[in-house]
Amino acid sequence: MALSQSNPNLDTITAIITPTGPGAVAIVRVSGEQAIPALQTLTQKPLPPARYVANRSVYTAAGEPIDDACVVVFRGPASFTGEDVVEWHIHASPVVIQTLRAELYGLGIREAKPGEFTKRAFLNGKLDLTQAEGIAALIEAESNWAHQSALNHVQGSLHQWITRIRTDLLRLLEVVDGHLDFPDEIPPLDPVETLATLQHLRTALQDVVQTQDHGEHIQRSIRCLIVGQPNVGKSSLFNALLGHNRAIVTRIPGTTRDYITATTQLGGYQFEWTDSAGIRQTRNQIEAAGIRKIKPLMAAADILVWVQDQSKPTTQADTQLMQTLKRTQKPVWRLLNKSDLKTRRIRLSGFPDSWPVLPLSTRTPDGLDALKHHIAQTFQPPKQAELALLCNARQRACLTQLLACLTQLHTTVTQGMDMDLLAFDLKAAIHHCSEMTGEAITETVLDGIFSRFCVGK
Ligand SMILES: Nc1nc2c(ncn2[C@@H]2O[C@H](COP(=O)(O)OP(=O)(O)OP(=O)(O)O)[C@@H](O)[C@H]2O)c(=O)[nH]1
Ligand SMILES: [Mg+2]
Repeated sequence: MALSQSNPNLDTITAIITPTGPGAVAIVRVSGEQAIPALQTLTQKPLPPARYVANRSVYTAAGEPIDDACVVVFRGPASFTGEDVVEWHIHASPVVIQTLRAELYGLGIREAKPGEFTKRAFLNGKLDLTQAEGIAALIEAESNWAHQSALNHVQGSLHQWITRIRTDLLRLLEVVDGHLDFPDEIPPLDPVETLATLQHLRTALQDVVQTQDHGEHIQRSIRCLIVGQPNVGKSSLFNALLGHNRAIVTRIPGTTRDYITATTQLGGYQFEWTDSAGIRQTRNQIEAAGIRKIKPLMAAADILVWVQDQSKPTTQADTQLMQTLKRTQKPVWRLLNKSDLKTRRIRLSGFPDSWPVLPLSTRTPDGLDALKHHIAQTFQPPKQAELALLCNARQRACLTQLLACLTQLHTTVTQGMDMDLLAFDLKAAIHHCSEMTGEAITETVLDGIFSRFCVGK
């Protein structure tokens, strides 16, 4: 379906595109046919040249002064949305913002829905769907790698890659269709060459599908829950990771009650650390409430960081906690803390080989080295090519369907090249490429995608 091309009947929309709250300047964007007439009405001055920052006094339609502002005009199609756009840089006073917006509403301009500016940019062919989704991902990026991946998408990496695949498939379809229509003039596809092309495409696609696992850790924080018995140094570790004393540390067992969460960046990834109450039998109601919260925290965690005090001998409680951690089937890192003290710990039977055991001291300057080294080994920098082609869930679904189509095509070619069947399979594969870039997508799906954007984007 052709959703593209500018629609002159679309109404003019506006939104504040800067964060709300106190600040020096707020930017109000207006996009659509009424953007420039509204500027003329509310500034009572000649229009500034496009793409120049101009000083303008702003008035209500009744002539009351509102603010001294800077305005920028972008003439469509050379604008973000492809329509005429005016950006008003006004003082970030709630009164100024509200008055200007009320005046714009009074001129028939309405509030933009979330993602509506980007949706118009997409509909006007300014960017494809993967680039539009890249903008949302860029705004939401929590880690350096997520930021780089999203920026790649905005710059068209995914779009170009899938377009190349689509072009190769279209070339095959042209020959198949040509042969079906003019069998005497256009020869059928050469099976050897076709198989080679399909194999090449499948391998490329499989490689990309395989690297998608990486995306999970890049696109959101890696949740690490610090658990252990009381007084082993969980809060000390939490503070050491953060570089400041966020959690209370005392020599009294049972210090931490409610859990505390904070994030850090390590090696370009974002880690979310949670310090929890020490697990033990207790009569203290508050402490017991804190311990009860650990189970759901374990369920939500990606990694369980189990801290033990290696200056104390292993106890029955250690074995019990080990069993609990085992049952989660999650990665567990066992940290033997207080390595600056004499060791008293003895082996734990039934300890899984897959759990790394790392020395730790939160008291010495290099005490976190083993943990940091382990993190660097486990979460290595992704390759640039991986970042460029890291997909969101919708895009991954398109990739999986495309791969299934290529496999089907392969079978059709090896089983005698039925030309009608080939044309059918090729069209299905091309359709999935077009779904990825948004060329073949329903209005409902499109609305679903853009509604997840923030207002003003
Ligand atoms: N010698 C030494 N003492 C440490 C180390 N890490 C923590 N401690 C001490 O151990 C005691 C308990 O530390 P916390 O960080 O409060 O321990 P916790 O596991 O959070 O304790 P709860 O919140 O009660 O469960 C404090 O006196 C810390 O100074 C370490 O590496 N070496
Ligand atoms: Mg604590």
